[in-house]
Amino acid sequence: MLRTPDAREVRVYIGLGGNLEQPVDRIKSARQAIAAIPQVTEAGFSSLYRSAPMGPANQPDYVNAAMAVDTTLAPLALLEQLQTIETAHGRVRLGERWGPRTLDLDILLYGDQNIDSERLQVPHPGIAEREFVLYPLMEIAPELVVPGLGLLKHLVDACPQRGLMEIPNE
Ligand code: A4P
Ligand code: MG
Repeated sequence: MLRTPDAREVRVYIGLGGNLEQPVDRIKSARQAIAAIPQVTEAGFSSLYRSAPMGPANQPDYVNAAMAVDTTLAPLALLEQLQTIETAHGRVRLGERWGPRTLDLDILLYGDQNIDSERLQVPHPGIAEREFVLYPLMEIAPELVVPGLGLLKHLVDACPQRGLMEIPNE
């Protein structure tokens, strides 16, 4: 079905991750939930990837993916919607930095904006060192320029893959 683009829409990239309780299913379900937000239209979704945990090593491997959406929601309003989806998917904040989680939704990029407030930093900090963010993003936005960091393809070239593996589609 053709839709009329809204001139106020901004292209946003979201990182999805999780490593507890059927992460593949949770990520697929989170994708549906994000696409179902009334002011959001899905514009792309990467393969799912298996990745070694960054942070404490005594936790399961992660499943990660990247999603492109167009939205008229302001950054904080979008963050609130994503946090509601995290909670609905059983996310409990255990307090351990980089510890295990059922579902983590990060706003990677919001248009070409740089945001540095208490509740939101965009581009998401650490993007350039995270193979589980860069490689899925590259799949859906190979020409992307990351505000403040330059061409995505250069960031990918400089970031080791560290065992990141595409999960075959069943
Ligand atoms: N916040 C600030 N900026 C953003 C943003 N751009 N997007 C704030 C989303 N949230 C943002 O997040 C804490 C607060 O960050 C939020 O309330 C929001 O106001 P959180 O999800 O409660 O905490 P967290 O995710 O545990 O902390 P943090 O530091 O954001 O962790 P990361 O960076 O999300 O990393 N290893 C692999 N292989 N794959 C992963 O996906 N993820 C993490 C978490 C660790 N290791 C991983 C992975
Ligand atoms: Mg997070």
